[in-house]
Amino acid sequence: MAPLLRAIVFLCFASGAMSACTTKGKRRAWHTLSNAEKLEYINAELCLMQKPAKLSLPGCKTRFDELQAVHQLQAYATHFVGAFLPFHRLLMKAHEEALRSECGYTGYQPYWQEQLDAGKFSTSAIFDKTYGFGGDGSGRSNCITTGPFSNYSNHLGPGYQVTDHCIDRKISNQMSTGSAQREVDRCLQLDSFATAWPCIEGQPHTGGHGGVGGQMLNGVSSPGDPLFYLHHTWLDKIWADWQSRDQAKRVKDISGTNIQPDNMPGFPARPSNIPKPTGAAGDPGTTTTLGHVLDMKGNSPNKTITDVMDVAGEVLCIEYVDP
Ligand SMILES: *[C@@H]1O[C@H](CO)[C@@H](O)[C@H](O)[C@H]1NC(C)=O
Ligand SMILES: *[C@@H]1O[C@H](CO)[C@@H](O)[C@H](O)[C@H]1NC(C)=O
Ligand SMILES: [Cu+2]
Repeated sequence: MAPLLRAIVFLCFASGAMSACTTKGKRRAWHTLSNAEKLEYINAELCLMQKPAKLSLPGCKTRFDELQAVHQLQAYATHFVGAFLPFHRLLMKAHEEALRSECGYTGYQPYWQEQLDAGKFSTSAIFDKTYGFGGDGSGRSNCITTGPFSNYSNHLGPGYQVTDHCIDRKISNQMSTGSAQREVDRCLQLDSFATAWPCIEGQPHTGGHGGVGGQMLNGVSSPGDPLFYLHHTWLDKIWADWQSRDQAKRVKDISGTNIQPDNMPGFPARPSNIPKPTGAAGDPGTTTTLGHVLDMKGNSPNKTITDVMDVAGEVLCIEYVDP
């Protein structure tokens, strides 16, 4: 190639790469949103709950179900593995993108600053009936009966089942202590992904799932409660905060098995019709690598772990705003 042409080609590529993420979406804490912003988010979620399914995923009737299905279908390949944080990071993006492009939402995915509510979830403003996600479950089935999502019928779950049922909750203040600042700090001070990821996946991860209870405590069908997205976006912020402490090194730091161990505590057992994985697409062996493929089941394009390591990269293009 002639030198001039080569220079032009180089410049095009370089400027393309630099302009890839210019305006980062601001992901903010739920309690810092105005009431109007909260309602805009809630109404966009209700819109996804009304939009008909389009991807032919098993049991799905709505777009909300199809995002839940990404998690249900792959629960056994995405927990207790190195891809736990990257997979959920891309799922949060797929959800944010669906709200924006299909339901006219103009904001970005908010997160729940759970430290503020640790040990006292039952009093959290997140459960507000008007400007929140409705309250605790009640009755024999622990169905939620207040708030904007009280009429939604989940079509997937509990667990791997495909059945119609209410969104259920069973708030536990005791379990919500797992979301405390001290648990976050314990993980933030660790110096490798190999130690920080299992720390985050243990507590604070379990604090939010157990503190809300019901659907949220089901490791397979938990995205049936829309609070799932605010909880996992908070966990994603914790990972991003950890990465930012040594960004150059930690945007490349990935490790861990890609085969979920059987019988993990608190996690539904692998049904016999789901074969034990022997590896994962994009990984040469049984260790999670940057080339590992994250499968969004058609909700958004598949990406590799490399693509999602930097929240300010081309694929995510977001930033976390501290409360
Ligand atoms: C739920 O359905 C009932 C009966 O149709 C209706 O009165 C109520 O307003 C609905 N609630 C919500 C939050 O949509
Ligand atoms: C996404 O990745 C999975 C796993 O490698 C693959 O089976 C599937 O076909 C991919 N989907 C698309 C749309 O590329
Ligand atoms: Cu999960």
